[in-house]
Amino acid sequence: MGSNAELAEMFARMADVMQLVGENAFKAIAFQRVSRVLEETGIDVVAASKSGELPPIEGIGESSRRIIVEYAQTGKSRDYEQLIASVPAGVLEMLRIPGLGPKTVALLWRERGIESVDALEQAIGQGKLAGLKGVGAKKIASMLDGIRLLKAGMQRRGFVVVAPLVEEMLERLRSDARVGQAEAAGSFRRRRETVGDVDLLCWVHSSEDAQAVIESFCTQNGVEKVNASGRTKGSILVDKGFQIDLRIVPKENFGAALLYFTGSKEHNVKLRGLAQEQGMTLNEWGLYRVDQYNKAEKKPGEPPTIKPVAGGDEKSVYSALKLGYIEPELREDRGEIEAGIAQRLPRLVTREDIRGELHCHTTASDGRASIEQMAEAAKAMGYEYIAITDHSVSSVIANGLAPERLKAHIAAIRKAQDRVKGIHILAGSEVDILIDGSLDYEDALLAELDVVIASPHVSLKQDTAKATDRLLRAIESRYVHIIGHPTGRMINQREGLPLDMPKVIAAAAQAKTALEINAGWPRWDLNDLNARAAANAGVMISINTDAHAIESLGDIVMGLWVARRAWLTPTQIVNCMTYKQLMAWLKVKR
Ligand code: DGT
Ligand code: CA
Ligand code: CA
Ligand code: ZN
Repeated sequence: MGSNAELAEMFARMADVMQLVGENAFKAIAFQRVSRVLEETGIDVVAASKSGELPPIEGIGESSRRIIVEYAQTGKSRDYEQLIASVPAGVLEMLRIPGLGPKTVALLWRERGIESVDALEQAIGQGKLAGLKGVGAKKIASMLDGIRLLKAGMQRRGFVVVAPLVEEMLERLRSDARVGQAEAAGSFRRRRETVGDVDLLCWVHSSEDAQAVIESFCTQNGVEKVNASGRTKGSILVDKGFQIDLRIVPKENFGAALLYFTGSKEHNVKLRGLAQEQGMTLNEWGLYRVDQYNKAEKKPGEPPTIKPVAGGDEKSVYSALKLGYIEPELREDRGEIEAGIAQRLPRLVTREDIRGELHCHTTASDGRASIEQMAEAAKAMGYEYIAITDHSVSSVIANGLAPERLKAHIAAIRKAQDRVKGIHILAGSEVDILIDGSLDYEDALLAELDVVIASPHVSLKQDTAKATDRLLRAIESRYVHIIGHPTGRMINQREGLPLDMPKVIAAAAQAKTALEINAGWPRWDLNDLNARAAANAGVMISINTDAHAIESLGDIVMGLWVARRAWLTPTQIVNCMTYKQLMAWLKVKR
């Protein structure tokens, strides 16, 4: 029952509620710390609690331990339930508005009697927040942004938010002996950053088993509601109203069905048009010759009784249409079918093309591993190089390095290189782009670094003109190689800088400054469309994990999804260069 992540969430929520009701501030802070510790510890506290072997963990006191053990054993915590029950549900919901803290929620609740997100939206609309202490026009505007994000997020969930759920369901299906193959289709398979619902697909060895597989799907743990449960289709709600559909199709039709349900709808429509031009018809069952299809017997919910031209696997469908295989990430009707017809599909970047990491943090700032540990981990991934890029002085909460510390850090990186063989360790920095576009270190210091990433971290609510000028200044610095997470957006949480992207891209192309695809969730910044526009304009893209721990170096796969959705090929990516090429590229601007 449960996981570290669930427990962490529970403690964070308890801390919020305590602050909200103005109870025991120390305990609220303690619970916040417990939440962080739970997120970060390598110990599976639930499993350990169950077997009665939960070791003492720094930062987790006796009362928190009791809550953890109770939760691990019963799936519940009475403390939690009591606390939650002391506040109206709508007020708790208000805590989920991005950017709105417990103090403000308490104020709105106490002073204005606002008890739900909708009520807050109305109150703002009617000007009822006027005169509330500490709640000025700016704060109100940011509340509205937050409400909009919350509402959008409730409809479309972040990819990484639903991924564990989807993986778990796929694993469950795959370990079912009756199931031959199970895959996720839809926007999830296309790696969109948010998904509206999840579409699963499988085939079963014996058609008699289909209904039972659907039944088992609809009765698994965590199902809140069954929308449909038929012979070949099940549809359920899980995790507070999130929809998952499962369809079962015959093995012979699996490829065509996977293609159909992967979408996008726009891709499918164009593909069907292409089929028609070639005297064929394409549907979820297969690709058929029109003359045969028209004569065939068709029953709803069943494949037509003729042999398809193709349909068992996706590749055969594409190739029968004289197209190369179109990767799921490309299927958005953004020119991929035209490129397929012209035999000009991009050779999309893969994990094997990535030769190094150019953005990561160590214990010198806010990372959790040493220089050596990060380098060893990168080496174990088969990388040729890693750049250590800790935060600069203005990032106070991230323990950014003052100039003297940076100098010592550079020396420490050189020393680490003496000890770690088989990978090149570059000395770098993630320099803050300050509000006016100036950089956080003097040029002379930047010149001592092998790699400079410049990133905006704070003041992300500038207007377009200011924000764009700010980035342009950093782009034009001859010491800056890469702009890190250019917009600063967080998916479903904050919009980031409202940049004039064409202008930013043109400047980056001109100055030969690379732009980053930050692979870390919820950044994915640049997004797919902007990264594609940049690469088309000749801007080099760097896919960086921004890892703050060894495990996060693996986030590179997420960056690759974004890059593939951006049509990127290895030649457009900085960290697909060999070490030698990279060193030459780093010198181009200086
Ligand atoms: P989502 O769920 O909003 O994130 O996006 P999708 O792409 O997963 O859309 P969804 O779940 O409505 O449908 C899954 C796929 O099924 C979709 O990508 C293509 C296919 N599909 C659904 N409805 C239609 C339709 O009316 N026409 C065509 N051609 N395909 C459809
Ligand atoms: Ca979907
Ligand atoms: Ca769907
Ligand atoms: Zn960073």
